[in-house]
Amino acid sequence: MPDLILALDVLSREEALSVAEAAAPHLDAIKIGYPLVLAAGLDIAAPLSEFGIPLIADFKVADIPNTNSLIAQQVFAAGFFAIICQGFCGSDSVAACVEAADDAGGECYVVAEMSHPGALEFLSGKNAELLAQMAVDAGAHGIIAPATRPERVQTLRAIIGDKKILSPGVGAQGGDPETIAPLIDGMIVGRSIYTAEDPAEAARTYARFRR
Ligand code: NUP
Repeated sequence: MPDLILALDVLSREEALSVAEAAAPHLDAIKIGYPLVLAAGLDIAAPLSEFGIPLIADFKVADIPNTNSLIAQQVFAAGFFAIICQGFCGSDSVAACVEAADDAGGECYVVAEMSHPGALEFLSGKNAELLAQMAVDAGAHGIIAPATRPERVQTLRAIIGDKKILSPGVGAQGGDPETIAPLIDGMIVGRSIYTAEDPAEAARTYARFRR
């Protein structure tokens, strides 16, 4: 059963710290990405680190290897534990993120298949399976796979073995936590926690699916 990962896509430092503090007792990691970093700066990582929960940088890094290295090095220097990159730029671009993660003693996750409907246009099916295999070959710690499509998570699991699957799409995007929990290693939940009237109670509800 999976870890609970809060997707903290709020737009101010104050809200980020308040939601994180409320939910922290029920969380295994906090994932932040462009919404919060563009609003509050990369150094939001410092006060968030004080909750003692690992931080995941969801920048879906997708560039040439040198640029990916520069981005990933900054992410790890800012105190993040893990980075999420795209796989479609190729194995050398992924390897740059994996190397930065390894150098920092951190982790790198590769997006294999996205959770939204539009993912079915390019980022699913055979392409997702190739991306998952490439993530394994590049030494990534795991993949991102959709809680909205449990059958696809099972297919991707067969490819990646005991590498980790972090899975967004529960709650606001329609994914069912009970169905997906046994198939994954990390359940990523955003709006269903941070827009709840009581984020602590919402986090507690999802934490019931933890190991
Ligand atoms: O395929 C993906 N789907 C997805 O929703 C890959 C992601 N990284 N995400 C992220 O997970 C998305 O950007 C957001 O931060 C989180 C899901 O949030 P919510 O739908 O639970 O609010």
